[in-house]
Amino acid sequence: MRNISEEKMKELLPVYFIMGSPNCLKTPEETLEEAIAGGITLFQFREKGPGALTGAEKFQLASELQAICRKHSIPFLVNDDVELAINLEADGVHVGQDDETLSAVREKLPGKIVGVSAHTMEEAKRAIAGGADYLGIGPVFPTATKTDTKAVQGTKLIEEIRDASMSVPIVGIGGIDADNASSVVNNGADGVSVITAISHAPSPIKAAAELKQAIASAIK
Ligand code: TZP
Ligand code: MG
Repeated sequence: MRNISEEKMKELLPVYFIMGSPNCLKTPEETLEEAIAGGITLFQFREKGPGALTGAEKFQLASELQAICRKHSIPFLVNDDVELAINLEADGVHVGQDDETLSAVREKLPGKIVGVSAHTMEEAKRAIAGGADYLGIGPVFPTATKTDTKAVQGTKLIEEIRDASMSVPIVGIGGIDADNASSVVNNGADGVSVITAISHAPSPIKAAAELKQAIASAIK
């Protein structure tokens, strides 16, 4: 079963910021504070890539970022690491197709948000049947941030899901910025998830605000 209504989930997805320490130009804490000030609606801690923290250091950073999210009432999700999500009492997790199965995650995190990455209609249907609260679909555009991505797919799958009248909350991911975000939403997504567009921006606050504006105009 889902843990949050589709309507509420969709309200959280418009500007979904994802990051970990390897993605940030400023400190992760500053980057997150700025992103929140700019208007992000949801945050995912994704500590991956060259120089990623592990163990106690990873836990420490996660709990600092979670505290910032709590201060501003922004839900805090954890990428992949279900144990970390449990230990922190995070608001949820995001898992890929190669991570723990959805039913295992659901059992371990009752009452929490569970997002799932999907690349095909079959994966999308399986995730929905398993009670995913939202789907992450991409890469919509080319991205340098994740090196083991599937092929760039534009908004094809998002459109197919909407053409099939499936109402599941969807967020697009991969190479999205304020210039191309509206096309993702116009083609059926409820929001965009971004790493670089905010974390590498000279001003994360401005970048988040521009994304928010682009999405708001597209949703109308
Ligand atoms: N999954 C598919 S693309 C991607 C992930 C985690 C990376 C998105 O990063 P960016 O910098 O917003 O392109
Ligand atoms: Mg994963």
